[in-house]
Amino acid sequence: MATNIDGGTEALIMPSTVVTQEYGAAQIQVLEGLEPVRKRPGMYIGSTGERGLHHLVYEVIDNSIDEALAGHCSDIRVSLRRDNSVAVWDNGRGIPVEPHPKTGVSTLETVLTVLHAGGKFGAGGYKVSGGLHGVGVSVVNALSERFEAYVRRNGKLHYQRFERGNPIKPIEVIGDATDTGTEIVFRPDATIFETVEFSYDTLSARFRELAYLNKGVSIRFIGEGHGPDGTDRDELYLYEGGIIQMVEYLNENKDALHPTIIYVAGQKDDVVVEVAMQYTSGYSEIVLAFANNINTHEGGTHLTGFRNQLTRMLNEHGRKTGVLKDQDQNLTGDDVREGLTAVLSVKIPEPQFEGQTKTKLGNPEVMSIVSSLFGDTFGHFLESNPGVGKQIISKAIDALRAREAARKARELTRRKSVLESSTLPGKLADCSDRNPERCELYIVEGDSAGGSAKQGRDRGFQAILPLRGKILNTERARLDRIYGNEEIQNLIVAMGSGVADDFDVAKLRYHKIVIMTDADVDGAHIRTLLLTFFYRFAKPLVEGGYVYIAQPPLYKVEKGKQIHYCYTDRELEALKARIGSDNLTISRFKGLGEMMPQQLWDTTMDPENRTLLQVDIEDATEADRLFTILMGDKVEPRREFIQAHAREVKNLDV
Ligand code: 0RA
Repeated sequence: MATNIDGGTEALIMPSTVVTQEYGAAQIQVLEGLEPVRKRPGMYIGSTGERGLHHLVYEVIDNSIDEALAGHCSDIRVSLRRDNSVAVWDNGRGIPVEPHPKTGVSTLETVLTVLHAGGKFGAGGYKVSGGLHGVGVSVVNALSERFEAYVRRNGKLHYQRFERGNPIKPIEVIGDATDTGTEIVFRPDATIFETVEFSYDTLSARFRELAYLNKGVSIRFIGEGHGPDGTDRDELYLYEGGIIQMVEYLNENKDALHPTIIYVAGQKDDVVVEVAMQYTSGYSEIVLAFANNINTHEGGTHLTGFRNQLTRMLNEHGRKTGVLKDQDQNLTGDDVREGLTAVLSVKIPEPQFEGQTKTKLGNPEVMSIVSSLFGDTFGHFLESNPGVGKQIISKAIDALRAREAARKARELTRRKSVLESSTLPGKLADCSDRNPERCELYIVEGDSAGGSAKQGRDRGFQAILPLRGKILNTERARLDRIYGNEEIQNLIVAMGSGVADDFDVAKLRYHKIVIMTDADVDGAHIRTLLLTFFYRFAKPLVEGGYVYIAQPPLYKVEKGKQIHYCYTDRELEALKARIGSDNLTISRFKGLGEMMPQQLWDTTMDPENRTLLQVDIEDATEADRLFTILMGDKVEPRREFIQAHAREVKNLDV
């Protein structure tokens, strides 16, 4: 039963189509209609913004994935149509169309019009996917201006249409069927959602991830008009190797320490565990943990079980083989994860999701199950691949030595290290407001742009930190060197939140960290370096949506006394079409440093007029991989990354 936000029980609203029958007291179950969903959509799908909109699709495809996991479905097709409707087709058993004993109407209509009816009334049994979104497909129906279900079952094609959750007619047979399956077509309600425009990239990233996590399930994704020149974009995700291929993909641009990917698969007490892992010669760690296909960003018992066992076994193996000497300390978790790329996926019947964003797995029993299943296979692997074992342990020993050296270096510095000191860096022009929620930190490339920004800003809530030259490439650099870098130290101290294990969002001094660099290759490079630093060392900052990219204009267009600023070539063309191209003076800004302080304020910093891009990493998989690509010398993928992962947010303060 849903509770309302005040904690009480919602007044029970009976949907018109649900007919209750006589029951014994034990069976009394109140069937709840869809009104609460339309009243408080955020409670069911998180938000009515872009994220909530995309959750609708995830909710529908989760049902098809469940059919696949139950062994009844091999193909899923999703179409993103020109009118912003989405069709999800599968070749499962088809949602049952027979009358439902508790409602008197078809199971289809019951599942689509009764809240939470999916599990209770429908498939029951082993429902794995969802969890986080698993609110039931009726929620999607409630929030769609049009929702159609086509069910191929019992040799017939059944059809029913709904509008805003209400059936237009009872279910009817509209033809014959030679196979079985379900197709749901829905168009989100534009009166509920802030935007009804789906992003092909956001959806495709999730579908790709689902295909990796559910090997052998074929997901085809067609985006009408999303290809080049308005053609359709058509992609197929199908990975027979599952998460092994996911690790391959993540390591595509890295040097592997050993050729074969270590793979563990097992099941114990209804808990299915899979691990794929491979060490690289780099220093960064990518460990992605999933529970029931949901990326558990906040970790949980499955991840703890894996991590502890990995550390324990490498220490044990190191001692046994003598690679780790008597006088050596034990390897820590950080040491054994340096350079590790791993994907951990568990599937459990009743996941408990905890944490701030409900992405932390809480089921206590999962820890020892993961630990023992992983331990058995990894133990075998180490025994039968002594060379690889030695390489992994030697690499971890290197990490241990580097960590030790960094500690000694820190201790040797008599003066309290800059990181621990509470003195703000001299280069920081701080703001006067002390409430982090209102404060913004602009990280500006170069001293001259820094000067303009300092003069142009609103010193009440905007702080400026100019960075000189390029900061360290954090992907390649080791922790000890990163801490030693002056620009990075200034940044860390200015932010106040600490980094890595010490990161504490409560200490963050600004709730908007805005990267403001020139619109050229150097600017893109610095931006990428900063994003990489945040991603690797202050991930919650990115996940919490605290990181933004400023958008300075590219052109200044003057016509008589009128001044216009254009942020893209397209905007320039549109402006010319609107005001005519006669008597225009068009100048292109070469860099922020060229702008007058007032201009910088008007175009880029004034909350009333500026456009900020919020860095929003929904898909950690793609982001992790791309950060590696970005560190190469190619400019193009870097630009694409920034476009794909930055979401445009206008007038953020509204
Ligand atoms: C309830 C029971 C059964 C299948 C489904 C629901 C089902 C739901 C969806 C939603 C999208 N695709 C789906 N495919 C199946 C099992 C019915 C049986 O026993 O035949």
